[in-house]
Amino acid sequence: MELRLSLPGAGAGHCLVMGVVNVTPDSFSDGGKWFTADAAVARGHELVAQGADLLDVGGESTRPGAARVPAEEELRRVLPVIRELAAAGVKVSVDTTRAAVADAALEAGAVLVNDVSGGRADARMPALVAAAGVPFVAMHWRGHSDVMETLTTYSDVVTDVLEELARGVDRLVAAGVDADRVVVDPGLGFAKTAEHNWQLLAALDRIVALGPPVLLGASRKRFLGTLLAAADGTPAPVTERDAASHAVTTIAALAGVWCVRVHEVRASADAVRVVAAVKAAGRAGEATPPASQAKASTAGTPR
Ligand code: PMM
Repeated sequence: MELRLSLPGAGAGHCLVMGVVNVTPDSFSDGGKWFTADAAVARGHELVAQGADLLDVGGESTRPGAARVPAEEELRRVLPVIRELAAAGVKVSVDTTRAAVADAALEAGAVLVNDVSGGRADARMPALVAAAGVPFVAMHWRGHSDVMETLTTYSDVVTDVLEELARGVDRLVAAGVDADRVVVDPGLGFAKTAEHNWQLLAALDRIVALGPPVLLGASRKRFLGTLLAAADGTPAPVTERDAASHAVTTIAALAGVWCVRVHEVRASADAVRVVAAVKAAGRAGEATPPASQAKASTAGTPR
C-alpha cells in the first residue's frame, strides 16, 4: 500500500489511465497529429477531460526501426508542452531515455520519468532519478528501436522478461533509486513478436506478482492490428485498434496492473472503473457471508 502512496494517483481506487501525448512527426500510432506545442497541449487537455489520471509526453518515436532524434530537438518538442500542462495542474510523465531530457522535464513540472530502456540507454539516468526522488517506469528493453527486432530470442519469454525486469530493478536500487518508486513494464512490442506479447498478457498475474507496480502499454500496437487484420491479411489501421486496446485495459485492470498507457482515454477510463466496482463488490461480498451461510450459521439458535 505504501508503495502506491509514493506514486501519482495514490488512492484513486482503480487502475490508472495514462494518456499518450506524442510530440513527434513519426510515431506509429498518431505520428504528426499533435506535433506543434499548441496541438499537443490541447490534446493533453482533451485526454484529461476524457478521464486520464496522468499524461505521458514524449518527443522521440520508439516505433520499430525509428532513428534517434538529437537531444536538443527532443527538448524543443517536449518542454513547452510539459511546462504548460503541469502549470495547469495536470500530472505529467516524460517519456524519454535521456537523463538530460528527464532532468529538464522534471524542472518543467513533470512528476514521473518513463524510460523505455529502464535506465540502460543513458548511464546517467539512474543517478538522476535517484537524486530527484521521482517515480521511474523501468520498461523491459533490449536495444534501441533500430535494432530491437533482431533481439527477440527468448528461451521462455515470460520467465526471461521477469528475470530481466527483476535484474533491472536491482540495478536501479544499487544506483540509489528508492525501490518504492520503481514501476516495471514488460514492454509489449519492444524486442517482442506478436506471440511474445500475447504470452506476456496471459501471464500478467505473474508480472504483477513480481512486486513493483506494473505499467502496461498495449494501445494500438501492431500485434492488435495483426489480430484484427482484414480477410486479405491487411493489418487493421491504428485508429481501428482502440476497442481492442480497451479490452486489454480491462484484462490489465483485472490482473492488478497499476496503470495503462493509452492513446484514446475515455473507454479505458470507463473500463477501469467497471473493474474497480466489480472488485469492490467482491470484497464487500467476502466481508458479508452469503444469505444461505448466514442462515445456516444461525440455524438451531433459540429465537
Ligand atoms: N510504448 C511506446 C512508447 N512508450 N512506454 C512504456 N512505459 N511502455 C510502453 O509500452 C511504451 C512506452 C510506443 O508507443 P507510442 O509510439 O504509441 O507512444
